[in-house]
Amino acid sequence: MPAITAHPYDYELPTATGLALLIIDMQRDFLEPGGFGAALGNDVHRLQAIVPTIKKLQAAFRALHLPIFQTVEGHQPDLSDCPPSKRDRGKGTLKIGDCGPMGRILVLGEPGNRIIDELAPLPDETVISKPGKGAFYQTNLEFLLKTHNISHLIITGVTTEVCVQTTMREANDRGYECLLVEDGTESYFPEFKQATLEMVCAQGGIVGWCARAQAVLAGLN
Ligand code: C5J
Repeated sequence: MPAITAHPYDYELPTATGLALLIIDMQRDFLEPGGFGAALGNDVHRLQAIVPTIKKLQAAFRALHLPIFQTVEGHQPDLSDCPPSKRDRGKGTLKIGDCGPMGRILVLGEPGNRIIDELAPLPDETVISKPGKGAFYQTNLEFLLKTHNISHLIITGVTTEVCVQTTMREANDRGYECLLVEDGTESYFPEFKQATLEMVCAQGGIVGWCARAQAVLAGLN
């Protein structure tokens, strides 16, 4: 059985199909100056460093004709799917729904809500809009994964301890075997990223596996 060298132990790949790449929220709102991430006072440059790594994984999955699912975090223009418990948080200059340099913050269809150009999906690739932190909450992701017979997820994106970790936990609860790519995920806070990497694969892989992109690429070939 082909496998990826990973922590806490090798990640066995499913035969033929069953594997998908999940790219979480690599959107301008989080990665570019003027977006939600910056409005909350974060240095967005840290997140830009993982773009080439995700691009390599994206190219490998495309070459192998394996499915790629991307998510964007965003809300309806009337914010009916954004509860006060989300909108009222943060002490930044801009809140969700306010007008910023890239349009309304974290609102679907606005320029800032677009996936960054470097990782733009192909027309036949799936992009899932999600109103929450977890990619399964109020989305059809589970239905799509079942339709494609996916059992294993290689997970990348931002931010490690928020949407990425939440999604990985949701996926694991639903029976998916998840591997988080260490250099394909990033946080505005390096210590939170490190803690997340450690906690997801602690206790024998309580949520799943972690590996570097190079190991993933080697395992795929
Ligand atoms: C946040 C995310 N941090 N994609 N979203 O609000 O992690």
